[in-house]
Amino acid sequence: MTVKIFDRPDTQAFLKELSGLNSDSGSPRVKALIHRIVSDLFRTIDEMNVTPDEYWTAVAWLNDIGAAGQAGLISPGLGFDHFIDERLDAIDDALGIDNPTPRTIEGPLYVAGAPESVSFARLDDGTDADGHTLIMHGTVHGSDGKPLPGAKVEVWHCDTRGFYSHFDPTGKQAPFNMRRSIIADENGRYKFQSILPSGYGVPPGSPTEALLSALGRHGQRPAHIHFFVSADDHRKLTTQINIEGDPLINDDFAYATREGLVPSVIECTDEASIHGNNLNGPFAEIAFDIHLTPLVDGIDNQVNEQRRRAVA
Ligand code: MBD
Ligand code: FE
Repeated sequence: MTVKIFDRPDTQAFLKELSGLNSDSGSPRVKALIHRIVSDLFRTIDEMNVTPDEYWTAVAWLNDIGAAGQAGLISPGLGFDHFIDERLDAIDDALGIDNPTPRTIEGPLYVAGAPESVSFARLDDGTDADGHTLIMHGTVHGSDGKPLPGAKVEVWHCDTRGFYSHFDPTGKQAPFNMRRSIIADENGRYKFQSILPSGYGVPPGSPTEALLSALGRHGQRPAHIHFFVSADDHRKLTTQINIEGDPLINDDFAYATREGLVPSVIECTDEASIHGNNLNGPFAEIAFDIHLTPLVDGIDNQVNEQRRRAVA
């Protein structure tokens, strides 16, 4: 039996009532958003004949997602994070702002408060025995193209098992392992030593994995390194680089890969480079310059408070 009740006047009146549109108090913005979203979901239930069992399965899944702390994980999996980036790009296009270093999604695994140092940092603590040494460096440029001394480069990545410190299910990593803030030197340069990360996979058996499986999708990301880059008088840049050669670069469940964010990885085996970096064996080297963009009417028009909320 197929019925359609969405367009009935009593249904439409009900949507206004449950969204608080008959009330003088509350937030007009929240009311408008809830009215639109619940209307869209009512319409979906009506048009697709969603059964009570399907509906309550979805409610139970939402509880599971929240209990697992994975709302921020299924969000990029369903493309919301990338869609928001595409909107920010479109706003910049409309304003005539070029982003020489593309933005891409933050993801859910940043932790504020990493140790800070000037010009150089070692990110890993040396305990990941499978790690291949990485040296990465570059110059942070301002919107005028000149180097930006004092720019802050926050960097974080996972280990060779794909686990991030603070989110390591084995509890093995020390706090802030593979997380640092580097202040660019007087020439705007940053440099760090770490290890090449592996790709990331959503937790096995998780509600995130369950939904992706129902979509016939995997929950894997190519190896990547995250950055926030900030400086006075510039907008904060959120981005990532992918490790060149990873087979999943164009098959990222979180849709973060972008042209311009896959720098070359050079394997260095010559003694001069090895000694020049105080290492004792071959290492991988990535050179990656970063360009920040100007404030808009004196403000960062695209910053969000996700990090501050995450710390609170
Ligand atoms: C990650 O490491 C990540 O960067 C994103 C976007 C989602 C899940 C795990
Ligand atoms: Fe990540």
